[in-house]
Amino acid sequence: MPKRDIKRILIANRGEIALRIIYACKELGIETVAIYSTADENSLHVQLADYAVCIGGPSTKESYLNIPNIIAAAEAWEVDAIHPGYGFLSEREDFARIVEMHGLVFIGPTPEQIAIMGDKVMAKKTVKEAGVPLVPGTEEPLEDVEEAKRIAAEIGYPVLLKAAAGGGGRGMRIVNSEEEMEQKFLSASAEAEAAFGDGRLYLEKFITKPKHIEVQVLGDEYGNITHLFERECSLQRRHQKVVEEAPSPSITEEQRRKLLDYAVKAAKHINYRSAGTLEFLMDENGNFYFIEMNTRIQVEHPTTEMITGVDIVKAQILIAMGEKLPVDTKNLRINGHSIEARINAEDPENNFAPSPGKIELLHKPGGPGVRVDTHIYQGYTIPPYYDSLIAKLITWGNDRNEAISRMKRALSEFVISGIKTNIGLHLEIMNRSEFLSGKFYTNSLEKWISS
Ligand code: MV4
Repeated sequence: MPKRDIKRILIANRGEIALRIIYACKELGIETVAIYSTADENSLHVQLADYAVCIGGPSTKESYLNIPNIIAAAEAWEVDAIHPGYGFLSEREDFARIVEMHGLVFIGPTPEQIAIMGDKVMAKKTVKEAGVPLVPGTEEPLEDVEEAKRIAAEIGYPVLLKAAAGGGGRGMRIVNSEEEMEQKFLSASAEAEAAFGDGRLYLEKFITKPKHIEVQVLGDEYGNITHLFERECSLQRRHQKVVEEAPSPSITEEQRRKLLDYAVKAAKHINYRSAGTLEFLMDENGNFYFIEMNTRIQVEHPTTEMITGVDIVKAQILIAMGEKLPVDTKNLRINGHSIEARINAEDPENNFAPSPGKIELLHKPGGPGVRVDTHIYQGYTIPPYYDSLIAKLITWGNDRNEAISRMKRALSEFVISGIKTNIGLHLEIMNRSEFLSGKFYTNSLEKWISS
């Protein structure tokens, strides 16, 4: 018997990740309770869960962010635990705390760990104590424009202003010279205040042409931590990742050892529990710098699952039951290569405008090494209220070339009609020489799109 038996889980999310969590629960023999908004009545997570509760109107504030209604549903349906998925309430310290106050298990890290990593300045301070390198910059929030100018002069322009409460690029500004500082400082701070209710900023040396490489970790409540290797996530548009892969095609075995060691040291330092991801930038000299930690399951977790064989969502649930790390760490190794293409309902020809609507025709690709994580089905109408991710196409190959070949043939086979998608853009990416050679950075995709 586990330390804490979990027989029924409420899934505080929607879309493909709600399905992903239902799959893990079914395989573990755990019952599921879906929550849904009035706009999601016809969603697959409502159909596939054992029970489903409508908790509010279409806007996220009324439904997927509505803590009182979610807790009421959890109590009425007598669940033992809540899985928050990604986005929505997944990184809200207050939500994790409220769940625990109601005697329920929050499937994730502790509220304290969410709070530390949610404050990017505190996160950096904490990780630094563990001996992990940071980008040169401030270690406290900036007091005012004058302090920002003084510190930027010390470390040298260009610098990047970031929001302490940040994430997703909001409240972020590149500052190329002292003349630009005042205006950028004020606009970044105002943007952060509006977005997060917290206008505090910090500053870092701007790394030009960085690679974004992140490390998946898992921790249990007994202080055991393991890494599950790294993912390369450099291809982004407007701070949304578009293609991810595991392992990174652009680091040596020696660099990998160093990177993974940094991540495990940082996670051990805070006794991290559950699944988490440490984000690093790699500069052109191959140096790694910690930038932030995500305290949730991530969209791109399947790539890691494909190369390690570890079911990360099941691991989260078993850890929440009080089990020791459910991973055979002795035999952990990288098996092959995996790539994920995020398929969005958007129009690349029209500045990537959202393209909700009815899926008239759907054919999903299959065959060896192909996984499709999606909640769409033929006849389903994508509502306009939520994010545009409609499917994740994940391929696996014995090596990167095979994963890419499978991605190309799977993209070519994928049929989604009635709405616009970015499938064509993915095919273009898979044929880019820079992608094939691994010579791409966080700014590459936007350059390719605009040219
Ligand atoms: C950086 C950086 C360069 N130098 N930090 C973007 C989102 C957030 N998680 C961290 N991000 C970055 N941090 C330093 N010190 C480059 C990015 C970055 C970026 C910056 C400006 C405009 C577009 C960008 C796209 C990806 C990453």
